[in-house]
Amino acid sequence: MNDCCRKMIVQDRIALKKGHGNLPYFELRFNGAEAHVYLHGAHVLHYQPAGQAPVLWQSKSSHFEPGKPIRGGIPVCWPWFGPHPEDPSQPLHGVARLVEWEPVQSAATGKSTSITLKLPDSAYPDASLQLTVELSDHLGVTLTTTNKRDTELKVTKALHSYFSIQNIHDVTVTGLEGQRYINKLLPDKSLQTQTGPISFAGETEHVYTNTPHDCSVIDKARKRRIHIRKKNSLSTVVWNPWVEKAARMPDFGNEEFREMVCVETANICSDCIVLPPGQKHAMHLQIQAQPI
Ligand code: TA6
Repeated sequence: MNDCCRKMIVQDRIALKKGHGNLPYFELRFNGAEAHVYLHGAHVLHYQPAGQAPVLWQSKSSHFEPGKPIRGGIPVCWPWFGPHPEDPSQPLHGVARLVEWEPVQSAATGKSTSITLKLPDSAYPDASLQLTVELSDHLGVTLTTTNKRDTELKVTKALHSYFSIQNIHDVTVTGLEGQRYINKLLPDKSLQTQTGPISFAGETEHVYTNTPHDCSVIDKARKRRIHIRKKNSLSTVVWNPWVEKAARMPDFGNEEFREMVCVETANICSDCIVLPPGQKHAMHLQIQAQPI
């Protein structure tokens, strides 16, 4: 364990442990709640409020190795979302989730337990990136980009959250009613309008743009509502791979689509962030689960 990691540890509140694939992670505790933050990709893989089932889903088939993304939790998609805008040889969803980040600071107070990590400068010299995870009666995640160039920097990004649900057939996503979205599965990429709550009966990939709205996952079978609040994010992606796409993904169990739904907090497509030289942009996500 290097000195940087050792300095983050706080007895009973922040521990450094070895997890899947023997990868190191920080275990955060606060009033019976727990979160796990892997140094690989600054990946929040686990969040469990006191007395509840885990809120984030993780695949039993996930890779846990350098250069590959972890399947589940909250992948950091940065500095591009989806395919690289110009170079098809670049990895899907950017470089941030593929490398080990460095711990910067931690805190354990009467209000929360938190840790901040930063992307190594070598991973993307044009910008610096930090992720802060704060555990209290909810989970807060803040992704902060700083433009290090002397020209403007265009960035698309997402906190690509995988939520654990009991049964995809008995789940809805509310809060996006009336919002405009692109249905990525249709050849026609024109904007549709969301009518009513989102339910799931097949592969679903909706990109809601120009929407600052919070939303919720209503898990009827588990009798739980997961509130997803955000700041400085104008895009939300709702995704479930369903049968065929799940079967094509080696790090995703064939039947696991039934127990997860992605609601991603993002700035993508027309909501791309254009940062002047030296400027910062902080995108904030807050996850809170409550019985219904
Ligand atoms: O957010 C939806 C999406 O862009 C899907 O198209 C699918 O590719 C998903 O992300 C997962 O991407 P990944 O690279 O993690 O397999």
